[in-house]
Amino acid sequence: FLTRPHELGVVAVGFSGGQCKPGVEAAPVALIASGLLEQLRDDLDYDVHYDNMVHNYTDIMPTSDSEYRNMKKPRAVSAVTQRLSEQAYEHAKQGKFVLTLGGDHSIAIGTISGIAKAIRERLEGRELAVIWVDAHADINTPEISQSGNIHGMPVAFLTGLAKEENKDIFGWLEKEHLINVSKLVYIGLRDVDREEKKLLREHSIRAFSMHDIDRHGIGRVVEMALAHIGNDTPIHLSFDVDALDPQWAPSTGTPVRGGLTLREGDFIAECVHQTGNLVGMDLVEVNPSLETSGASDTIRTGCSLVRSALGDSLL
Ligand code: 4U7
Ligand code: MN
Ligand code: MN
Ligand code: MN
Repeated sequence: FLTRPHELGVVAVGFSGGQCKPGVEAAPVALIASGLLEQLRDDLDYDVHYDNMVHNYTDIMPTSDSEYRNMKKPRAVSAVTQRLSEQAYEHAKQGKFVLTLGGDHSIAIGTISGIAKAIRERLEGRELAVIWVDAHADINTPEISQSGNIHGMPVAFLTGLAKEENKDIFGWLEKEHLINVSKLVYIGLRDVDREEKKLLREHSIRAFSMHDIDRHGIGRVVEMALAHIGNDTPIHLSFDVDALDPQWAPSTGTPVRGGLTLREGDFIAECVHQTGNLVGMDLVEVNPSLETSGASDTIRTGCSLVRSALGDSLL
């Protein structure tokens, strides 16, 4: 086993500084209030290790945070993700599955870097694979980003395509925190920026768009994605709720029509669970203050994705 089977570390991250719309910091409370952690404990038998805190990291917020290399709030996002990286590392080092409830997608810089480092230490240098389920590729380097929002950049920092020496602005990321582009797979893409497409091509990054899902069906796409990663490879699932069609997840900051159905989303998570190699999951970009009439649907969708990744709906 890559994790101790039923030990679950939960980190609730109430952070929205990777983008400009307030409200995404309220998602962990909404997900937890709807009973998610009790379901994991009582129905799925996890030993849930949760500090009963939604972290907002106000104690480490910089007092001034001007734009740097085109990034908005670079010091705040860097400080939060550095702290989160240590939290994720601590859980993962003990062999726990790390479930992180965001927050915007910039927080994946913290979770994935911490888990990648712990996996290298625990499993003799093994590299963490990442399945990134999203409408977007989130691989903009600061220079090519159109928006300057860091939630569109986490993959660039995690793969080393974006680098920065300044310790207060992601310079804390060391080699052991990074993932290999050859162990990264996308599913659900449909809104990828021009310069991002170039990067995906240049680095031969495996990516399954909505077009691929229409062509082959979700079953075959997941099979191909898992085949690319290979057996016995620890996997992290970074799930952006905007991968789903707005019909299922309307309350999110950057919705894009033509997305996954709820069942396709759950199916991806179930299949990744079935590999037995899943070591961590992020659920991000749920924003209950947007499209408030659909907020409860979006929260239910988020809970369903997490339960699926942790082994629900399998007989
Ligand atoms: B999310 C975008 F330009 N690519 O960089 C950008 F279209 O975490 C969107 O996937 C990023 O929700 C979306 O700002 C980030 C834009
Ligand atoms: Mn325990
Ligand atoms: Mn997205
Ligand atoms: Mn994203």
